[in-house]
Amino acid sequence: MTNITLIMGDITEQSVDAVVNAANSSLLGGGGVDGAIHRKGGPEILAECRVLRAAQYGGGLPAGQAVATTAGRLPARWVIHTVGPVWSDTEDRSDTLASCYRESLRVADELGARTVAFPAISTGVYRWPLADAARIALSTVLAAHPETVAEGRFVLFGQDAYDVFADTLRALSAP
Ligand code: AR6
Repeated sequence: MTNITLIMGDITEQSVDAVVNAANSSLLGGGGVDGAIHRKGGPEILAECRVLRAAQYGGGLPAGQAVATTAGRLPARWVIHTVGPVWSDTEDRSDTLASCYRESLRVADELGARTVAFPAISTGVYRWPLADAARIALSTVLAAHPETVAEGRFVLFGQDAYDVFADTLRALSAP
């Protein structure tokens, strides 16, 4: 099992092997985490994303999948881009959200990453309720058995998100 740590902060400031990006299917940037990663990481990341779009992801990266690029100027080696599902009141998309974490860990393992920083995928622009997103995120990473990844670090943006993740982790870890 991966060791899970929670911190409050900005994901672009994490010194880790891989930073997970809450991207969109275009892979060409956006707001939130995605905007911050491209702004701080610089144009090298977008250049690799464009190559991916021109090659195997001509139709875009489907929700629930993950793909890696350089981390450019971020204090990390790779950015792993994944596309969360947009929250729906009428359709249960939990499996797709869980898949984002599973696939990101699989890619991290392939790269040989030891430390991986995750944002709370889908809880911003994509409107997924935080407590439910925390349950899916933490239970998925707790259940994973990656070979090289030793730390999954959730980087929460603000006290509210941190508290929800901390309460959820406590509840999931209780005997
Ligand atoms: N560090 C850590 N967490 C952050 C940061 C940061 N620098 N900035 C925001 N958050 P979002 P999504 C939190 O919207 O919901 C983009 O336009 C934020 O408070 O980044 O998956 C993409 O291009 C929230 O809790 O991702 C897509 O179009 C969480 O990160 C779309 O948004 C995720 O918010 C993806 O939406």
